[in-house]
Amino acid sequence: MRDAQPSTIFLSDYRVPDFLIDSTTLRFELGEDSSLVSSVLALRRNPDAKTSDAPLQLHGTELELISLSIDDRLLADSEWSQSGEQLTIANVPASFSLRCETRIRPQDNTSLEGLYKSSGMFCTQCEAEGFRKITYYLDRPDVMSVFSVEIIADQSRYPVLLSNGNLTSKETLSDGRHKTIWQDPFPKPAYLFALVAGKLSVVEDQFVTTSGRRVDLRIYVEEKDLDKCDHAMLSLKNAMRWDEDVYGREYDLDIFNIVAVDDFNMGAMENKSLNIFNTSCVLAKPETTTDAGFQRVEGVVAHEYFHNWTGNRVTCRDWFQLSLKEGFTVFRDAAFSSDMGSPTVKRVEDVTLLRTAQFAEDAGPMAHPIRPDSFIEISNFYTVTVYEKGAEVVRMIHTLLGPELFRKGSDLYFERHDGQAVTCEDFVLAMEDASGIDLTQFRNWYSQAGTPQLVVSGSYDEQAQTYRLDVAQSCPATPGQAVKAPFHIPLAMALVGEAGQLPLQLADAPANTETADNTEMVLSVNEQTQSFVFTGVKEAPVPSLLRGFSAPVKLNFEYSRDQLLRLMRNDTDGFCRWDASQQLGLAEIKRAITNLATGKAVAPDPEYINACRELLDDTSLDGAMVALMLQLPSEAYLAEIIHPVDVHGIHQAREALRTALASALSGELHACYSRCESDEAYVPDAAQIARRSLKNTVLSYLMLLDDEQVVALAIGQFENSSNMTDRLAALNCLVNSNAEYKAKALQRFYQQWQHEPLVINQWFQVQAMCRLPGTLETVQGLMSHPAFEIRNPNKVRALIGAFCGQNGVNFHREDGAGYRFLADQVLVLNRSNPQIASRLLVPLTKWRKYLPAAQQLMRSELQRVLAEPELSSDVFEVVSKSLQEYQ
Ligand code: B3K
Ligand code: ZN
Repeated sequence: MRDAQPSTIFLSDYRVPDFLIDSTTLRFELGEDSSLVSSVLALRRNPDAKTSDAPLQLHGTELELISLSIDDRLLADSEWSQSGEQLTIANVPASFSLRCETRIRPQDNTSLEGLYKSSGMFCTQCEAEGFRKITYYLDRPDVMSVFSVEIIADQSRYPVLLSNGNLTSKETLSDGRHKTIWQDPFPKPAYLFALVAGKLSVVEDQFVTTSGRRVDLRIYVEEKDLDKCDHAMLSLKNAMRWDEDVYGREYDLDIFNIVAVDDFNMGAMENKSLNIFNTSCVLAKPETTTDAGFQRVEGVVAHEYFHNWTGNRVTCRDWFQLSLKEGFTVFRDAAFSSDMGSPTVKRVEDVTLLRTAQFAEDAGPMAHPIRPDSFIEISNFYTVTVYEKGAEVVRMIHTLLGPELFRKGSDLYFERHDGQAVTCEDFVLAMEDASGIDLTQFRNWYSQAGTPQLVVSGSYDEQAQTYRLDVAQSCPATPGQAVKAPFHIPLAMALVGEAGQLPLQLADAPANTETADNTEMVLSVNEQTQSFVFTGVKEAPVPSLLRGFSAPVKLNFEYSRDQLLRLMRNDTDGFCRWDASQQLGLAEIKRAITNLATGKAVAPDPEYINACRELLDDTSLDGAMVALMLQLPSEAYLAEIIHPVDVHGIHQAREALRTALASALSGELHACYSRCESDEAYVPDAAQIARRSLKNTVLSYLMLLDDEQVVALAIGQFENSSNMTDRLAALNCLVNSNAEYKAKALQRFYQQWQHEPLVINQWFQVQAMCRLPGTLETVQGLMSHPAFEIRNPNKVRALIGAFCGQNGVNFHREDGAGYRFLADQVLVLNRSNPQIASRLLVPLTKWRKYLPAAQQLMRSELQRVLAEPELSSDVFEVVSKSLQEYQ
């Protein structure tokens, strides 16, 4: 809890540390009531520091200090002082050994930061600033040290004792306890420290690196989960090989451990050689895990593994540089997942996340550049902007340089900075130096927040056979940044004619324009307004713009319906093809909104229905793409496009359109469903995932027909599927219908899976996301269900998070009860787990974009939260910034 008004930290205030820590020796005595931590730090003054007489200031919070000594001399109380999170020792030599003993209470640590207990085991989470909850330290990423860690604990309760690096000693003590010592030869910041002690079972495998090093791979889980580790292990080995092949990066130690824990604030953590994972991101088997779950495991295992180079070997100088490791690592894991599965589907999924959550963040009160220049609580900046937009920025560098020069750039970056704590600027500089390409203006992506908007128009001159694109860019004001300089935007494009793409010839080819082949080009948009003229254009083309979503921008081009239909049918770029389908869907929804508002029936354009029919009938198409193209733009995406947001109007129009499509295409939908049925053994590969995705998209359309036979189909799928993807999709359809069977389905599902917490989370989530009235009451009732635990972040996310973040119509109930519910839960969690509380609050912070009545209700709940006397800095930052006037 904060003791005073929390203060803002600025990037511009960065100073190198006054001291360095050459080695860190830790000793943990883990107990049932409390644990003792002893540390010996080899400290010396930093030769690069501005002053040579600064006092030693260490970070520490919620610690009971037992003793402090310097070079074996015990310090008197008068020799040190404490204020807030800082311990100050005024007089210290140039180089010395500091010994410190503290007592901590992991059992009472509900913040899940520092050392805590989860399901009977001890585990740690130190990023970003959790190490200071373990002992006094220079808890900042530019202080890197070699660690030696001794762990002592009861042998029967905690047979497995793990830390980073190599196990150098193991000993049974005479008092029923045992002890291990771990040494990590790689210097690392404290945020990468990890410790685990518990009763764990292990799955083992091996990997031989390209240079012949044998690495032992181990996944530690509870015994009951031993049968759910194969997919994570396979993903790990695939990721290790991929990083060698694509980036030339090998693993550097003889052991790589993964531990799964139930109570975890996020997905996983890349601690050096001891990754700690949320069970939801490591455990998977077909009976309990959906396709999306399998893909998440693959993606997160790879992400954490890739951090070994992008994050651990080369780390961040300070937390403002977070995107240096996170943006780059997300870019790497996306490319890996794309190589392992379906590239277009992966791209569409990533773009969807960006266009909903990230664009919303960019347009809201917490908008920040991928390299923020200030923060109150760094935990609030593990955002879609830093991660996903950060990855898009790296992706744009990849697009501008091309794959070979990008690889030269990453090689140079690793060569220059291995073992260092560096900045985003160091990354860009390596890319520039290796490629010779000037990224001066491109750097605006690091310093400016907000989503740039591109307004593009095209004109064809038949006589001159030229086609001209006029491009204007702008970027809305964001908190603290009223005016923006133009961005350097790579605009990938093609011109699509009747029979395919046309050759491209720029009239006045600027030097910085790259041609991938002669029918596709990346235009460098870097001025406020710009024109590009193509010559030798033999017919009036349809421009295919922002191919592959080449930049994280909003694009506006006034396409006609027929132009969009051409792109939807013929574009060779999967993203643009899908996007054309979404733009057509958007136009239909907008028309449906108007129709409903004026008392008219919702009748989709016959040409649009035909295009959907073609998608359903064409068996040569990728099923996953068909599924994505058939799904209308989500309500979350619509809330980014239509202002002010009338949640209920949008929902009704979208559902009415879906129902009209379902009745117009019921024959095709039935035929497609039957074609997608299969009894082959489950494999989470692209082909099977595509088929299930299409089948379940089709089923959700069919359910709108209010037809007993379709309900029977859903019941059959629910009862007979052997995989969780199909079973859960059927359950979801039933829960959102008026089928009598739904109560029974929910009950049977619970009974069957009550001993699988991750499956029960899905059960909570399906109910929390039910679109029908009365869902808030259901959610409130479920909070007293014996399987619900407010201390477990996965359960909070599955029930409260899903209801408030993904169930627009119910969260935005007109009586404001949804808002009140969220504020109540935030106030409860503010005390036990501030990180989860502030994350949960996000849907309320977007209050400015809704209708006036909703705005008022949302704002008053935010004011109620702000009035709470003991707000954590996490919640305080989000709630106070979201109430501030900024535009
Ligand atoms: N680096 C961690 C995130 C830590 C979040 C701390 N609040 C996981 C990841 O991005 O890989
Ligand atoms: Zn990461």
